Order: sequence, then structure tokens, then C-alpha cells
Amino acid sequence: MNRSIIIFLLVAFTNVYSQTLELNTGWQFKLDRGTLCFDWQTVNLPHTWNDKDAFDDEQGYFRGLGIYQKLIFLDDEKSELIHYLKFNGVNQYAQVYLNGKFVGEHKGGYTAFSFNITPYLSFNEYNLIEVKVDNSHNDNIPPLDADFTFYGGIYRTVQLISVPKQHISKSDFASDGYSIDYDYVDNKKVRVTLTVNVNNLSDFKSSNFLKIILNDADKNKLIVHTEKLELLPNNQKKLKIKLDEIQNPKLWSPESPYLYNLEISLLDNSENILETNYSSVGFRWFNLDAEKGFFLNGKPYKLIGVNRHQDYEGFGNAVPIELQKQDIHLIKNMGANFIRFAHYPHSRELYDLCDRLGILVWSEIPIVNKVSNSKEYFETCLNMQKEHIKQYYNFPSVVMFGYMNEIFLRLAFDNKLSESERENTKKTSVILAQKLESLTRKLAPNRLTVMALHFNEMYNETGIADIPMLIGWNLYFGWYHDKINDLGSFLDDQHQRFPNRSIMVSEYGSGADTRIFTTTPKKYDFSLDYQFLLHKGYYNQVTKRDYVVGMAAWNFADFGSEFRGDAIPHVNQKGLVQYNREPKDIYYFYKANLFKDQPFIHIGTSNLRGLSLVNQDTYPVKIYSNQAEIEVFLNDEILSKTSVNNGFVIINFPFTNGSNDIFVKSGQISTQSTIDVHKTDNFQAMKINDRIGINIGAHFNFYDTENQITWLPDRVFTQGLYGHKNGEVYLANKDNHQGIPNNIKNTTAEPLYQTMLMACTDYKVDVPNGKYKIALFFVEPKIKSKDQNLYNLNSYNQSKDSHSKDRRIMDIIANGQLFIKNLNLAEEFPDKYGVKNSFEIDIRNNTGLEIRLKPIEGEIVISGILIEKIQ
Ligand code: GCB
Repeated sequence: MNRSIIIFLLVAFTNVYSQTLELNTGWQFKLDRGTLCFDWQTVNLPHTWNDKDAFDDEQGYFRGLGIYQKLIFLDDEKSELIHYLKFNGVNQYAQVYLNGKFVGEHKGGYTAFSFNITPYLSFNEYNLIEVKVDNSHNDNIPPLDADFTFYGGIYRTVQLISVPKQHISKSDFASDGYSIDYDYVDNKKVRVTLTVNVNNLSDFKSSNFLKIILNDADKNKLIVHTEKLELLPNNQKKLKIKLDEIQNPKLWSPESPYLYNLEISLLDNSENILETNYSSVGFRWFNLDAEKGFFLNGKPYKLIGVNRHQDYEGFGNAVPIELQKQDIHLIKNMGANFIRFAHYPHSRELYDLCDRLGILVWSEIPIVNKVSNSKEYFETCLNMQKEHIKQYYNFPSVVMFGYMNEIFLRLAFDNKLSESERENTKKTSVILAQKLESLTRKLAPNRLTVMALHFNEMYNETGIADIPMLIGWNLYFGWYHDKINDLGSFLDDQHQRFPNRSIMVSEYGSGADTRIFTTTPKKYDFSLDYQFLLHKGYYNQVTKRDYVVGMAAWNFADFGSEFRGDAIPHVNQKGLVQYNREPKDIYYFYKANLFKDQPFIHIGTSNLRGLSLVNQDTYPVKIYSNQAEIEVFLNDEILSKTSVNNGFVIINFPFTNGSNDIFVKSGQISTQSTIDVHKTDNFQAMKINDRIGINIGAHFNFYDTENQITWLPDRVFTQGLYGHKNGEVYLANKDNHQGIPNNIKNTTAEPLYQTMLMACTDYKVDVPNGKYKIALFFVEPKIKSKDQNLYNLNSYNQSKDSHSKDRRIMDIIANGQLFIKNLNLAEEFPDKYGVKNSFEIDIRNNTGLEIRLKPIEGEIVISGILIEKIQ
């Protein structure tokens, strides 16, 4: 038998069916660093080359070219099929080659793309796929700038989709090839239209059938619709199919995410199935009212949820999908009903999960912070929005399609531009917004359009804020500027001035580090306690205003932002959960207020590691619960029976020295926690090996894994204890941001170094006589460092001296003895370097430890002191 007969028989009799192969293992990869070419290594997808260098002490991360290669073998049987190579996410510019021939390119790191590679393939042989991936700055590809790391690589799956010549389109912007429109939905009836693109890539006419089945959740067939198709050779047919009206539909909502299932099959003339596609269908309708907010299925509905970035500790953006799915479960279990997938489309699997679990979605493309006015840039933006809408259209959870975030952010802070340049940039942004808006409305007529703005009048003045149907304000009152309680008056003012505009708070938050706790929380201290105050304040202000559509916390999880100098450098720490997804206490605040399915209690002690009560009898602990009343016990004795309002209670616990057991119950449920407490009224009882660490210039406790100690907050000296005798807290800027917002090299103990006292010449610690090891901690705060936090939306960025090298020279004297002469931090450590100077000292005559820092030149600084009794 000759080859074509065999193939004919295979096609005719073996029921050729579409096939999808995942091509995720065994890729060869190397970085191309110009002359310095690295060796090939074998990697699996998802993959990024920036999972480590975006977090190290060196400034910057590799943004350039990475090359991937993979061999695939296709046997002869497959030669009659059409083969599409689909990439689900490659950041950010990709060029694809097959067997050395250029197949195509793709711009943009967050949407899928596919190529028909059939003409390039050889059968019964190995074929070489080569992908060149570039994540360097590209003026034609958004984002041009943003507060997150642009990890390079093929970081989502790659698939080889093989289909018969007649198939549902795989080349319509890498979409499903069909779209589902809910033309009409109410409690009584639903009308659905399907638009299906069917391809015939053979040279012959073809007769086929399209079979559509709508099942309910129990797999009862509600609709079976078959349609005969006549397909012309090498042609595509677009079919619009109005399904029969569905009576008494079960509606979809976050509380009851009822899904129907749609099966769309293409059959050949003999009714053999060629391929079947499945989509979830959820019947819901929604609308906005500028006065009353968002409505779901006819009822007012407050959206409360989170923003999410896709990266994860240790993985960069190449995160195994099962780990990513855990995020959606965590968000659901917090009681949230809303996710903004910021600032770009995330994996499609997650949208599917939002359909299933019941979470409303805002999805957007990454036009962030600034635009460029080139034709190519505009084209990429519009193309990206097309891909985005087409690829994410069929998820019923998606209610909003967005396209811009804080587009005037850079403009607002750029004082180098001339007046006319500023005006042009504004005009360009408005024109682009108009184009994207009309494209979005055209492609997604039943969805809401949305844009996020930062705190600036420019959006109102230019009219850009009047373009989308919904405005999201990203507001950081109480963090980058003003006070937590200023939020409400801002919103009221906007509402009054623009009464026809629907608004929501699309971002708000504060950085929080689980190593930091305090009874005196302050803006910018990265304490969980301040995060609690801020979120509580926003929650109260938003929930009492009907016209505010909703709120989305920034951010669900901590995320990578390489240039940042938060308490954990290179990480934006505004997450409700940590970078490794362990919840911070604030997660439980939301859960207590929003989650109704099961009763729960959480005791907020997990971060109070190494708690010392210095001259203090009690410590306030937050208890979160969705129950009305709780009983609280300390060391087996009842302490309080109290009602829970707004999801939490703060109890002052009279802890004893040592281990303390807290037990909390409500009805049938209870939880417990054990906490070690060190109580002291003076340091005279200090024993050998005891250590005292003081975080000089800081008002908070800091649990330091590196030095294995909890640093005490600083204080003014009092007899028997410790403290400074003079000096003032070093502020990076006038806006009361404490310390320096920078990465400190050579340490993970940033909260120790970043905060410091200035001009403190005398520090005293009343320790008993004995021999001690003393360590003093310093950093030069003003030394030139380019990795400043550009997101401090205040004068810090513009302060001239933050770039200049400062000289401060001091002698270090302890109990009258000179230990270090002429310590010149800028000279010795030409960087923001964590410096530790240690020495041993004998303390006699009950003098305690008296540190004297003698200024020789400049304003001296000190960050911490660690005292260990060795004899
Ligand atoms: C914003 C941005 C977001 C930043 C956030 C922050 O307004 O939209 O991308 O990460 O602020 O933390 O500063």
C-alpha cells in the first residue's frame, strides 16, 4: 500500500481526533549575554531566568535575550493534521523558529499566541523548535515601567495542538475559536448566542456538522443543537448560532456559582467527532449605578476583594499552576467576592477557577505608568487588548475588561518635561484610552470597561476619567500621603463633583512585615499593626458608602519588584499574605468580616516572636472571629467574655514571665496559642549568654532570623533600663517616613539598619557588672544608591542630597575606653552596606554600659546595639 492510501485509511477509519501535547519538559536553554554566551542547560516549563537575580544584593536583573530549543518527533500518521504551536505566556518579546526557519513573532508577555507550524514540519523525524525570548526594555511593548519585576522567559505552558483540516479556529488571536454571548439574562429566561469560527484548511470542499450541547450541572442535556456546514476549500466560516431560550435559569453568583456546561463539537460528514471543546456557562447580569454602586442579578452588591500579582517566592513568575490555584482558594476562603488580576492577564486556569468558586473578575492589560506615542506602541496595545478579550471572553466570572493603570504616574513626577511635552503626553494618553475603550466596547459589548487612576487631578482635568464605564482609584491615604481617614472625604468629593461616574477603590494598602510588631504603629513602619489600622480604616469608610462600587486590597500577596527597598528588599510587602502565601494577620480581619460558611477564630500571636515586656504588665493581642461572642482564657483562667464587633477584639493580656497559653472559644469551636514572654523591670538580672538587642531609632520590635533575636524598640534612657540620652530619629524625608527605604547590602536585617538615630552621642544600657561582647550596627544612609523606591510618591525622590555621598566620621568609646577611631562609613563601605563593629568590654563599678559616639565630622548615625553577657 502506498503512503497516501495508508493516510487516507487512517483519516477515514481511525476517527482522527484532535490532540493536544504539552511541551513542557526537556527544553535546552541559555542566556545570550553578547560575547559571554552561557552553556546550554536543560530546563522545564514554566521557566524564568530571573528567579534569583531579581532578589540578590546587586542592583538590577538580567533583561536581555534567552534562547530556548526543543526537539519534537512527529510520526507520519500526523502528516495529514494541522499543527499549532501555542505559547500561553512568554515575557515579553518572542521569535519562533522551526527547523531554522522563522515562523513568527509575538509582542507582549502576558497573552497567549499560536502559530500554524504545519508547513515547517518534517514527519517521521525530529523537528527543532527554537524560541528567542527578550525581556529588555522595549519602547513598543507595554508595560514601559511598573512596580513589579519583568521576569524573562517562557513562563507558562507550551502546547502542540494537532487538529484535522476541518477544525474550530485555533488562530483567532489564540482564543477558543468561539465566543459565548449572553444576549439576555434575567430570573425567568436566558438567551445565548454562540459565534463559532470553523476552518477548512484542505483543498477540497467539506461537509461537516457542528453539534452543541448545553448541560446543566447534573449533566442533564438542556439543549442539543446540530447544524450542517458546507465549508469551502481553504476557507473560514463564521457561524452565529442562537440557542433556544432557556427558561427559569439557575443564576450564577459568588454565593452560588452555578455553572452550566457547553460542549461544542465539530463532526465530519459521517458524524465522527473531530474535536470537542468545553466551556463553563454562568448566567448572571450586572450593571452600575453611580449612586447605588454595583448590581449583580438585580441586587446591590458590594465588591470586596483583592488585587493579585502572579509571582511567588522562589519561582519568579514561573509558578506551577497548582500553586497558583491555591491563591484563588485562599482568596475565596477569605470571603472575597472579587479579584482584580493586576496588571495583566493571568493564567486562564485561574479564571476558570473563579467561574467555579464564584469570584467576580476584573482583567486588564499592562499599560502602566506611562505611554509612548509611537505608532508601533499603539498597535501593540490595541493588539494586546484584542488578544486579551478574545482569550478571556468566555469566562462568565469576568465582568470587567480594563486597559490602563495610573497612566499619568510618571508624568506627575517628571519635572524635566516642558509644558508642551506634558500636554502632548496627556493628549497621547487620552487618544490611546479612547481607542482602547471603543475596541473594548466593540469586542466585549456586555462587559464593563474600567481604568485605574492614581491620586492626581490630571485624570479629571484631561477627561480621561470620563472614558471608561467604571473608574478605579488606587488610593494610598495613610501610606504615601495624608491620613487613613482622609479616604472618605476624597471619595465624597469625587462623587459630588462627578455624580454620574461610578467609582471604586481599586487599590489601597500598606507594607507589612511579619517580623515587625509594635503597640505604637506608625505610617511606614512596616508593622502588621499599622497594616491592621489602615485596612480597618478603609474597610469602614468604603462599606458605609453605597455609591462606592467596591474595594480591592493591594495586594493579595507580597510580590517581586526589584528596585524596591521595603523591609524585605526587592519585594513589595503590601500583601495580605506573605510572598510564600502564609497569611499575615490582616487576612483574618477580612475573613472575620466576610467569610460566612464556617465559624472561625484566629489569635494574632504568631508574629509576636520573642515578645519582651519591658516595664510593662500587659500586651494587646488581636483576636479575629466571625462569631458574635467569644470567651478568652489565659493560662487556664477566664480573662474575658466579650462580644466581637467588626470581626475583631483587642485584649490586653497580663502575661507572666515564660510560656503563656491563650485559649479562645465560641460555642462549639475553640483555638489556642502558646506564646513565650520575657518580662523585665530592669536589666540587673542579666545572666551569662543572655543577649539584649536594641533597634536604635525604631519604635517597633523586630524579630531577626539572621541574628536570632528580637530587637527591642528604642526609648529615652531611664535608670535600670536602656535608652538614648540625646539624638533624633533619622527621617528619609519630611513626610515622616522613618529610616531609609533601601536595600542594605550584606544582611537580611533591613529593619534594624534602615532605622537609626542621628546625632546620638550618648547611649546607656544599665547592665550588671561582667564581661560583655558588644556589637554596634551602622549604615551610611545617604550614600549614592540608584535603587531608591520610586513609589514613595513624595519629596524623597526629588531630594537632591539623597544622591550625594555623605561623610560622617566618629570615634566609638565605651565606658571611657576608645575602641574604634575615625569610623568613616562612606569611606570604608562604598555602598548601603550593613556594618557591624564588635568588641569586648569589662564592666565594673556598677556603671552599666555607656556608649559614647564622638562626632569628628558630619552628623553621626547609629542603627543598633547588641549586648551579650559572656562572664
Ligand atoms: C500603585 C500601583 C501598583 C503599585 C502600588 C504600590 O498604585 O498601581 O502597581 O505596586 O501602587 O505598592 O505602590
